[in-house]
Amino acid sequence: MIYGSSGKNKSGLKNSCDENFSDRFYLHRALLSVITMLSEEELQTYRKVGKLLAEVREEIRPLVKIGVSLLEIAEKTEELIINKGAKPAFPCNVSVNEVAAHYSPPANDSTIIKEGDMVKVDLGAHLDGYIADTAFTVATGEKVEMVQVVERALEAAISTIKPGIDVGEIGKAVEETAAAAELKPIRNLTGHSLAQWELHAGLTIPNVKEETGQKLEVGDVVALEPFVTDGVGYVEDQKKVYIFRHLRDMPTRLRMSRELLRDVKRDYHGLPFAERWLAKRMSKLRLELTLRELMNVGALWPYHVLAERAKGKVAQAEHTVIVTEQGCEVTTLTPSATGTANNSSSQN
Ligand SMILES: [Co+2]
Repeated sequence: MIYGSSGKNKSGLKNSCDENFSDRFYLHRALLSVITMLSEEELQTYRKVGKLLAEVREEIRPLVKIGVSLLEIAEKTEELIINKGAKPAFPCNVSVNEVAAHYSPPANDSTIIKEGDMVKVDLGAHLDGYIADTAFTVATGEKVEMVQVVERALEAAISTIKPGIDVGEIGKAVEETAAAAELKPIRNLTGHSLAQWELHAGLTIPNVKEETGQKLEVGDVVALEPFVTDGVGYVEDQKKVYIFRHLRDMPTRLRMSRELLRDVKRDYHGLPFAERWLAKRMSKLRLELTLRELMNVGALWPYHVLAERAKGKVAQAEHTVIVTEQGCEVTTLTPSATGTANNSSSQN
């Protein structure tokens, strides 16, 4: 799950959710030891949720094929996460072809994967607010090499990780890997750091070379997510929104809106939720009106569907890593792969 473009921030490279960049975050950093900002218990929770999510990813992967509906993939993914004792950290995104991210099928979606589609599945789980975030791409036709390139870009990104590096180094690795294959990274989509109940905890990880002045520290938890395309390398907001999150309490005209806002705040703690998750509450029309009202008053943050500007195909890969003294530990590594590693963990 990415933080990219949004109407309010055209560059999309800056953190589009600054309200999350809380004092608490800095206090947290300052109070804990310089060796690690994670307690042993937090570390174990990140490992547990990462392992569980990697299992879900590998169980879902064979389902992503011609003839299967996007809705089935999203629902099955979320169901598996729940069956394993966690909760979705955000709605499962199933984004096809030039759609790069933020498409989570609504309740009545009948889209079926067809020959030639490039399908990105981005899934997240949390335990007690501690998040794992991972994604993969399946190409059902030609352009399979785009998937290999983005996986290589992710490996290259992982291999750069160590304390003290500027996060722009990660972007450089992604950009060079894409360029070597004559593809482009998507400039205005970024990875992000994670914290308890925060999908964007302050650090923004570019997919292109940049001098950011932001450095990694031991204990940082980071979702690395390169995107590559055969288009021009930019995504744009589409009108459609299927994913939201609670931003702030605001007075609303309708009682229905007040109740919905109260419930999503309580149920998702500021993490993203799907329109689909609320579909049983009211009619589709009414739900759309309610969500629109809450969005318009600034109570909900909309995650616009993001599509490549030139309608190029887009491939994505993502892992969650924890920065260690020597490198990093990938929490969402494929279960059969060996556990912790210091930058030798390039398995996908
Ligand atoms: Co993410």
